[in-house]
Amino acid sequence: MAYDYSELSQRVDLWAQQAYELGWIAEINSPISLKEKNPLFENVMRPLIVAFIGGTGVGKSTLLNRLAGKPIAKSGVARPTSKEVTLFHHQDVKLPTLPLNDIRVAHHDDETQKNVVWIDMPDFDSTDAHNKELVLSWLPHIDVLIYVVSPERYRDEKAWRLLLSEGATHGWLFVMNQYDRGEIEQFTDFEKQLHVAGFESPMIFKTSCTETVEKDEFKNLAQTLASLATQKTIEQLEQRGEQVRANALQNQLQNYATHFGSETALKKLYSHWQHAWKNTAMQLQQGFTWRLKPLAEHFAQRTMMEKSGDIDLWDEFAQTQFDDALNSLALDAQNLNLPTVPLEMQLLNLREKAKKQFSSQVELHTRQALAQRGNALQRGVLKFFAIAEVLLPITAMSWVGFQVVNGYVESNQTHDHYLNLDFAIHSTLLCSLSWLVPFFILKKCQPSLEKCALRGLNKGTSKGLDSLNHAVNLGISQFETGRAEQISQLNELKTACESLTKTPVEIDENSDLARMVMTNHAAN
Ligand SMILES: Nc1nc2c(ncn2[C@@H]2O[C@H](COP(=O)(O)OP(=O)(O)OP(=O)(O)O)[C@@H](O)[C@H]2O)c(=O)[nH]1
Ligand SMILES: [Mg+2]
Repeated sequence: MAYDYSELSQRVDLWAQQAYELGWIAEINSPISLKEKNPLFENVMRPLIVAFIGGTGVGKSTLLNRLAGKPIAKSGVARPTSKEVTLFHHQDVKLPTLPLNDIRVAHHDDETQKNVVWIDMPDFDSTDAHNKELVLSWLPHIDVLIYVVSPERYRDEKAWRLLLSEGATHGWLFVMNQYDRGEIEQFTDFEKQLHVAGFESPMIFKTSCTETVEKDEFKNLAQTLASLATQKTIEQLEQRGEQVRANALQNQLQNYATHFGSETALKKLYSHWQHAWKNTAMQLQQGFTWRLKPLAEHFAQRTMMEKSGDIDLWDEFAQTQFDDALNSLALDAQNLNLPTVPLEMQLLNLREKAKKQFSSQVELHTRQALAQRGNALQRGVLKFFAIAEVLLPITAMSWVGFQVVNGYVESNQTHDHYLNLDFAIHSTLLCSLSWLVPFFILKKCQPSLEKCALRGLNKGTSKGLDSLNHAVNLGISQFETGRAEQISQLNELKTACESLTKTPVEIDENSDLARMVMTNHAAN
């Protein structure tokens, strides 16, 4: 989807804001150059906005006063002097209502300067933070910055840094003021430094505002700006600024992308966890073992669980072991350059719920083990003998009964003697054994309650640990999904940004404009 710069930068800001709040990126770095260019005038025909910028006491206000021919801006020896912005423009130029504070306005009727709005700004290397803020808030409204220096201080630390970092988004002219006490070596050195900063052939004007110096170039400065104030130059400066900002935006997006780590790192995180969990699970299991037997005895004595939560295996030791494992997982993520905050957020929930999750598994399996004693084979055998315990005595008694009736009928026909003593003894024995044998086998094979409880507890702890491992893996996979979503949004923004930076703005190599813009952006 195609966006223009302002839309795109807004979307990047929104994305960065939510990514920062969710902890995916550690900081939002939004250089001034990314701020949208915000021309004071909405209509196409507008004047060129130029502003004096530089350290305190270099003579910015004096230069504007000289242009005006009267003291419209406050200048003096107190440092810093100016604490407000002074605008100086033709009386026919109608400035819109400005959303900015601390402004003075003065008018002139010089037709040659009709297309230029001059601005005097406070110093930029001030001890007064308000001054710096005021200058920064004005920067997006300005087309050309006139960087004023004095021969002694032509590289004021903060203003120079601003030139290096934000230089490419504006046009620049340079003034070495107070040249009445300047040396040519200072001028040449300043020129050399500008060259290094990225200006191949900078336009530097030597001026002196106190006395008439033969080579004062103040008039040239005013003329150059008047001649530059064409719609074409303004458009070119705007387009170039936009291009530079789009490049900076792309760098910013690239920088954000580094916060997400690699796919390999993510895979490593899973395998590191499996390895770490093996040890933790083993230690936890060992820690539980000595408590299982007494617990099983406890159940055997009471024959039933009294209330839920009766099994309190997950003690402080277990929680510490589990917390340590999760801490080392987060540390692993950090070492693998993955964003740790969103992962920690997933794990936080697990830390709190570990005890409940583990205990519910143990309780479930213990209850099941007590309800269904023994394993499947044991239960089958027991069932068989339980049936045999009933059926065998019935069968034996039926057989004895049959023999008694049969003996009686036969003895009646043959008048032989009826059943003897042997029969009585054998049939009693048969009946008794047919009941006693299954009865004792049942008694012997029946697993004890204690054993059942122990088996249930063992199974429960192992299932409980499995469920914790599963929950952590699920947490990592949710982290992975969130990460993938963020990366896909970021990639969409990157693609949109690439389409903005594709076509560079053409500036004629020999024009004054070419001398005003940085050729190699020092900040890049
Ligand atoms: N010798 C000499 N002094 C100058 C020249 N231009 C300005 N001054 C003096 O330098 C001092 C500071 O001038 P300002 O115009 O107030 O300087 P500024 O850059 O506006 O200073 P801030 O408002 O604090 O940022 C004043 O006392 C001026 O008289 C010059 O060309 N030569
Ligand atoms: Mg001033």
